[in-house]
Amino acid sequence: ADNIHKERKEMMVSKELPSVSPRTKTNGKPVFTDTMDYVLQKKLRVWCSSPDATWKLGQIQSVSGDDVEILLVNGEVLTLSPDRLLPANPDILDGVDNLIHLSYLNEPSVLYDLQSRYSRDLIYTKAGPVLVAVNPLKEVALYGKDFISQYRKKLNDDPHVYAIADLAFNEMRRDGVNQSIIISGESGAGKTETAKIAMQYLATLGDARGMESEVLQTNAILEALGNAKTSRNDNSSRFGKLTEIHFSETGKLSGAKIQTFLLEKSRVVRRATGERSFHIFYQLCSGANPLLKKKLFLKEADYYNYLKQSACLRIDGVDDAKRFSMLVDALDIIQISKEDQMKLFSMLAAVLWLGNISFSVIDNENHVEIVSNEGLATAAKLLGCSAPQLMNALTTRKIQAGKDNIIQKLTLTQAIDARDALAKSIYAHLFDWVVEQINHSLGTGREHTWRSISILDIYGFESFIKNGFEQFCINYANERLQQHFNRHLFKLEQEEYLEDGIDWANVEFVDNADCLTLFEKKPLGLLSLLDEESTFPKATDFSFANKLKQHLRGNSAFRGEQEGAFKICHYAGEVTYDTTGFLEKNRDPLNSELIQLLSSCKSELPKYFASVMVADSQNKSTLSWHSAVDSQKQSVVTKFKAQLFKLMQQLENTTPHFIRCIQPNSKQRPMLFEHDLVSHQLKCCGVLEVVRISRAGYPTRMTHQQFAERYGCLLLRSIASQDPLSISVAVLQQFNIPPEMYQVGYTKLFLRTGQVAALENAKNRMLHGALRIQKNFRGLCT
Ligand code: AD9
Ligand code: MG
Repeated sequence: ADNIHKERKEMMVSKELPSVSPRTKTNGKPVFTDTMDYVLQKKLRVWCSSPDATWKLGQIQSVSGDDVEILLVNGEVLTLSPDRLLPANPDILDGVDNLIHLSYLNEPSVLYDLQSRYSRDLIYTKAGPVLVAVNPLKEVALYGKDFISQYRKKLNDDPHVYAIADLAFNEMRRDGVNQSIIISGESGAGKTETAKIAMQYLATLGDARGMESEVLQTNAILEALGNAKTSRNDNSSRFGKLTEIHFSETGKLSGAKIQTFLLEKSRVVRRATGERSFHIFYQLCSGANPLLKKKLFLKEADYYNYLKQSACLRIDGVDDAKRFSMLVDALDIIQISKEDQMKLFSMLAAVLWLGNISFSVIDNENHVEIVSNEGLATAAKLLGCSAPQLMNALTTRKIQAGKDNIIQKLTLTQAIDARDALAKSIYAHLFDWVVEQINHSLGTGREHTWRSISILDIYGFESFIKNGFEQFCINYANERLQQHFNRHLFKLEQEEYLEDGIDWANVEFVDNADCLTLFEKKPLGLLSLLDEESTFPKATDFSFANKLKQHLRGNSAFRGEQEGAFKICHYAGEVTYDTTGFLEKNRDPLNSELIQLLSSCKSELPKYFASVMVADSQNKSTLSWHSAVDSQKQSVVTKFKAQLFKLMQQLENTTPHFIRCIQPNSKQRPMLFEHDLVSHQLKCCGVLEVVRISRAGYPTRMTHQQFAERYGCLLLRSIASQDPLSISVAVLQQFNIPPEMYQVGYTKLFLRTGQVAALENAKNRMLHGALRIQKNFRGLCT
């Protein structure tokens, strides 16, 4: 009934107002001139642009020449020229749940629609096939078992993450094709929460006794280890994550698999003031019971240099001790043994104690020895090595000179780097190990796996005052993802029309191909140049910046800046990167002393980490086309790029469903809707273009065969030719479907929104009629 209501609404509006032309001009601007004339003539509602870049709603009072007098909602009267005005939608369309229903598609209309819904806690809105989710930043009553069952039974058709998950599930079962739910948006926009909501739906739907909570508990564990407080988000994901949820042929949950991408491990040792390291450290320090504390020699968080250095130990409203007990519960549910949990906690404590090792300079060549015995002794105990072993690994380096090994003392900077590298490396390997344990536990479902739905939650686009190597990688990943979005929603759509020979004026969209080329081009792209510079021992972050300027000057997406910086024009805005630390972070050197140390440890995990590191560097030698450097491992960006390509390949083999998360304000406060910020995000992720394309386009397409089979039975007269195309055309004519509502392609019929619903209605009416006649007939006979 709601659909009919919607269609009626659409029809009413299109009678009342001239419909917006689906055609757009090559300059990307829709042809609105006729429409504006009409609006002026009829003195309709308009949006007035003001100097502060906001929009005000008003009603035209009079028009004389180029002066339009407008009465604003607040009673104020403005006189403006028509080029400062945009048509506003009639109030019957206030707060529509799909932006394609707007008669006038322009920035203020879309903002107003989203805002008016947001103010009523309707945080979800469709933009054609894409779900837009505006972060409520507070609890909203939209989730839980009752809602899940409403969406499952199709009793609720308000846009929702549940509806997207339901669609993915149904399409998986219907087509036998793997699905993906791709969630994107800026940092703090709500991706991780949205991913959890989708998982909750899918897990509940396919519940196979107990598996449900196991799948959901993975989030608690990975967030503890991989999330941290940043200036943008108190629970910011510092890694990317693809969660594959497996189903059996009968639609039962059969397991799950998690893939993670590039953890921001530098956070363990350094970060901006006011931010925290990974949650798990603070949780462990405040939540461990006395026995565990004793075993790990644990102190309060503020005792550890790695934690106290950024002057932020707590998050408002978060009880770390309570979170720790939730973490332990989650580990229990995932069936990670108490023994393995102990291994995890002791590695975390070892990392913290490593940070308390300090050095003092012993000669005028800046060579060092270790001063803090407590840090050294405790870290060694937890790792399972001797204090002198650890001390040697952190303060000396063996160098081969001919047949002899010479022991060289490290300088202060080298020693600090070695200590931090060890801490980061242990943490990153620990993270991977935990993911492995989770996958092991979830991989063996009780049901046989048939197909899967993958949920992608990757770190959002980041632009801070100071941006480094981490932002460079994160934003590169977002460019790749944006390309995937564009390909599916714009390119593939338009290609399909063209291939089938139908008349179609291209909708322009912001293509980010230039920016991706800037990153990926060989040999003169950002990644290649970074790798090249990273192999020169004498190179510095400054020489890297200069090299970029020298080679990339002509690229439109690149600008050289002063003082070792450069700027990239991303699809989501310009970001200036400071090259400090780029080379070192990209090389991520594996000091062989440290590998040796780990492999000689008595504890199991350090030994295991060492074996992974060795395998990693050997793997490189087989892959490398530069056999000369095969003692070195792959650079961080090369590895990351390969991971991203693999991810894209995986996604290409699925039917995608997109969710765009929007951050309503920069203060992490509920009920506050900042137009500039929202508008910028809508532009970045191409929401308006998606709506334009969906509305201008033909969302329903069926092959002639499918159409004829489905609706041929409705024909009242028999027709001469029985080929599917003739049958289809006869059906369209019989139901008086106006010619502008469909196009006939070489192989398919393309129909505008609402047309199939009309045909389905007619079909239902006819079938019901037929049933009635049959019943009456039977009645007569008996
Ligand atoms: V980042 O790129 O990982 O830094 P996300 O993942 O986009 O970022 P996140 O999901 O962590 O953002 O959301 C940020 C905060 O917004 C959460 O901690 C919640 O407090 C809040 N949020 C997001 N979505 C919802 C929701 N549907 N309901 C209630 C929400 N609160
Ligand atoms: Mg997140």
